[in-house]
Amino acid sequence: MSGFKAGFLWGGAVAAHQLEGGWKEGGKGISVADVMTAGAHGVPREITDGVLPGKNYPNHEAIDFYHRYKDDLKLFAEMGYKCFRTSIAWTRIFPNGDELTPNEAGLQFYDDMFDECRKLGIEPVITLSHFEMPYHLVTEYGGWRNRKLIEFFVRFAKVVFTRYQHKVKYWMTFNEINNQANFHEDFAPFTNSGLKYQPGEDREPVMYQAAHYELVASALAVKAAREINPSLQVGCMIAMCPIYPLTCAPNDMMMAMNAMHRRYWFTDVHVRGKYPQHLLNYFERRGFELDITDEDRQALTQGCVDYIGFSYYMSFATKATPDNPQLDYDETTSLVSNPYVQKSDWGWQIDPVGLRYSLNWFYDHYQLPLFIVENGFGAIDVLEKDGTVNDQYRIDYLAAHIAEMKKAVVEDGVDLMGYTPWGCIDLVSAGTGEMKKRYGFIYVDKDNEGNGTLARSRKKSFAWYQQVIATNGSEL
Ligand code: P53
Repeated sequence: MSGFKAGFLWGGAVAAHQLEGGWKEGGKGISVADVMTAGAHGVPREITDGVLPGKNYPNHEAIDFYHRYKDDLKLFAEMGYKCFRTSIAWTRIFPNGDELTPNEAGLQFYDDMFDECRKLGIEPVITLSHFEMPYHLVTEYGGWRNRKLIEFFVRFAKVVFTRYQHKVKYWMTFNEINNQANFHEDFAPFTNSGLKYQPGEDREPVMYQAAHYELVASALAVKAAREINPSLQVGCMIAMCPIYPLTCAPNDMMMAMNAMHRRYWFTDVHVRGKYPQHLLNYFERRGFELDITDEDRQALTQGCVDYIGFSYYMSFATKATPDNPQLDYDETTSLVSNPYVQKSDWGWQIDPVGLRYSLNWFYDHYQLPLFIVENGFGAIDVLEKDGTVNDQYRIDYLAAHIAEMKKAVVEDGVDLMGYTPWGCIDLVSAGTGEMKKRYGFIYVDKDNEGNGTLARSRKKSFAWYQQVIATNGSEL
């Protein structure tokens, strides 16, 4: 007995902009991912004003899943996937985002892809907005700082719920909606919300306003899904990096608690349909006057999510400092290194126990079914002459995390729906735009500069994960 329930959704996860390519095919519009260049560890991706000549935009071709999805899905089926998490590129359906009628070629692409999944016995799990909103909504409307985006998003959501209701049961609204808690850097505000800041602008209230409109849009989408087809299940998607106190000093503990408040209040609104009081008090203390109407408040209560999807890669740590008497959390400056865990080559703290802790944290707070929709190890792989990759480090990382996930289910009684490791086929890194930060069970022949045949090959972890699924997690 492994402890995972029958029908446990083993699978893999990706996002449209990171693997599809075909950035202009089938009438697709330009997304925010299409104007981001390749960076590296410590070198941020450049966000350009539109698509400029001579720049390297890795998402334009990505790994060409757009043309190769049939073969890729076959490899997923060979591993035994029960589900496949991807996103619908909003720009394939509404190229600019503000059209009244959808683009049929884009709709047909996903119809065909979902049919292929179902033929192989794979359940699609779909994110509506995964770092790929239409760029036009940034230039014309200022991104999610504009209330009009609620209407555009809800229109998109209704079109795809209606079209795919008999092919897709599991949905999520906004990928890692809480990444933008890190508002001092440019990446998350842009990828989450299409926000570009003016020099000197007070970023924090803009982030809260954008997040509010997204939360209202999410709630309206959940409500619409229920009206269209009550069997649809719609979840939220949270980037979970639990924040530990560096020491047991009481103020370090309070600092960690405040940090968790500031990074995870998004879940409260998604699940409970209202803002936590600590955040309303914070808005008051900081003098943030946000556009939150009674109608919004009502919408939030009517669109509470069915489950919590979350990503887990790492844990964080923080500590109190004398220059911060209110113990306010600022993700750019408040994090410290945890001396008890190792780090990946990209500085991500490796902490399998943190996954068990996170599962318990979510379940204690919200008592909703949980779905681990991302987890994985970005690493540099070496392709051997025989075409294999000996990625034992990836197997070790995933096995350690699955072992902790099992304890959360068997010993702690957490209700877990499934597990979809991130980047199940090598793809473009979101954070750095690199190809060499690889997560896959399947190697893709392409480098950071865009050279390579795009040929696929099975890594050592491929057969390992196949066995994990075949034994429902008994053999790690
Ligand atoms: P990359 C930051 C922290 C945790 C998860 O990330 C994050 C990020 C953003 O980089 O993103 C998620 O590719 C995201 C995926 C992304 C994956 O984690 O930077 O949902 O789109 O690819 C891994 O190594």
